[in-house]
Amino acid sequence: MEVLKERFKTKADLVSTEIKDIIKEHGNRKIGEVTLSQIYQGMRGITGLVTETSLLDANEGIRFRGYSIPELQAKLPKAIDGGEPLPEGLFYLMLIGELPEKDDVARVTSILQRRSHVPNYVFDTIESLPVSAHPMTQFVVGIMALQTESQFSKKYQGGMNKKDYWDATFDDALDLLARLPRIAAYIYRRKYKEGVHIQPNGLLDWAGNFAHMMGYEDESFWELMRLYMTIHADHEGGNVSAHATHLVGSALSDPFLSFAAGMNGLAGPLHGLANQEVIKWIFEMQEQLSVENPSKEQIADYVRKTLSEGKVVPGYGHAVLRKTDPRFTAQMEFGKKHMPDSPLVNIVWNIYDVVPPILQSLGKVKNPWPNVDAHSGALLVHYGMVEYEFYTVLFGVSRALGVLASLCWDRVLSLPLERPKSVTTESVKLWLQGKDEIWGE
Ligand code: CMX
Repeated sequence: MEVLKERFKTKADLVSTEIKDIIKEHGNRKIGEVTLSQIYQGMRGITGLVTETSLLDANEGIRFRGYSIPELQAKLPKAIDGGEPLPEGLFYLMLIGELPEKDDVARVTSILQRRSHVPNYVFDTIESLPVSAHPMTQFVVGIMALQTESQFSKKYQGGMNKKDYWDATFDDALDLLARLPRIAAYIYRRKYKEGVHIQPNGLLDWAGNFAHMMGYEDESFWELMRLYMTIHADHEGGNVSAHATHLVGSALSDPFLSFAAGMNGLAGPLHGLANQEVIKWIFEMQEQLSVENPSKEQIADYVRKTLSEGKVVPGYGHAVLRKTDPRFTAQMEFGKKHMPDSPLVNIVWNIYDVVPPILQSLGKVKNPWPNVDAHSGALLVHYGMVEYEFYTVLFGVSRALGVLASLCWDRVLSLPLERPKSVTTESVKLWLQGKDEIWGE
């Protein structure tokens, strides 16, 4: 058995025993209560899931296995001294629960390189779509074409023992992770670079190779990709892409089917698609105002106009966070280090000064601060990646690290089919009148 897989199983056996003991001793303890408004309002604040890979604090932001983003930047192995962490290291951390050594990260990189071959029919399937298809549509179609490779699916059809689900899930997760950059880069080159494709470089790390296959050879862009792939990877279990992947996986749909479901969720403008919406919104502002560098007053007017048209300000607000997203801050730091004079990056910083008080003044927005999507596009544009419709695919490739590590945990812990109870408004009314016996106190 591969060292990585063996370590995962050893760790998982320990955790599995701990969970059994916790449930046996404390299974009846109440973790909170659910109000009627929560049922009607997107289940905000209801604790109902276990996700081992990361935990989100409303004020501090995300921690991956206990480590904040600055801690990851300090402690994870890097491609260059003083540079950004290698995302393979974060994958190891999320999967095994311990910080990796340089060798551990090199092992993950090598596994991903070995498994990265994408069969030609996947590209043919993508080619059957019009070039105009949104990159996220092409991405999901590519993932679905690759599903024919699923070990889990084949083994299940052959009559797999429950005890082996985790093993086939693990293999599928790594295969998928290894191949996503190639599929994503293929879509980028197909749509924006006249179909002139670039072969992988087997000597590069996962994110560096991804950048190379998209056609970016600048070492500082590779560093951006390493940071980007690290900070977008996971945001605990309740966000749409993670939850959709977990939910679909709970039906024993294989990792390809499950991840494709997650990516369909990421493609929504209130979730991952917000990263394209931010840059689109800024470009439209420049166009409508006919100015390259709008003043803060002009930005404020444009924000008010956006709100008056019944639209959201993309990149601002969050369902859980109540402070500036540390993923935004990490990108701001990257901008200060690598491109402090970029006009677009400076617009993003001016927007950061202008938007929060305006959103606060509405009195209803729970979090007026920027999220991860407010900054990412401006950094990409600096390196020439102006094709903003592609941005959510980058988010998706990164998100695979977290949700696939989680899926491995779901199967190794034998988490069951997810099936919460729903109600109708008619039944709510009956319950309020004390007439419904089926649910309630
Ligand atoms: N601009 C304008 N209005 C906003 C807003 C924003 N950025 N953020 C929240 N609001 C509004 C909501 O639309 C809601 O209005 P209504 O009561 O009229 O429906 C009200 O404020 C209360 O919403 P909330 O409780 O603060 O926020 P939610 O948990 O319902 O929604 C989110 C969270 C992210 C969908 C929302 O803040 C939003 O739409 N933001 C803009 C889109 C965005 O950046 N999404 C990316 C999130 C990060 C990611 O997943 O990638």
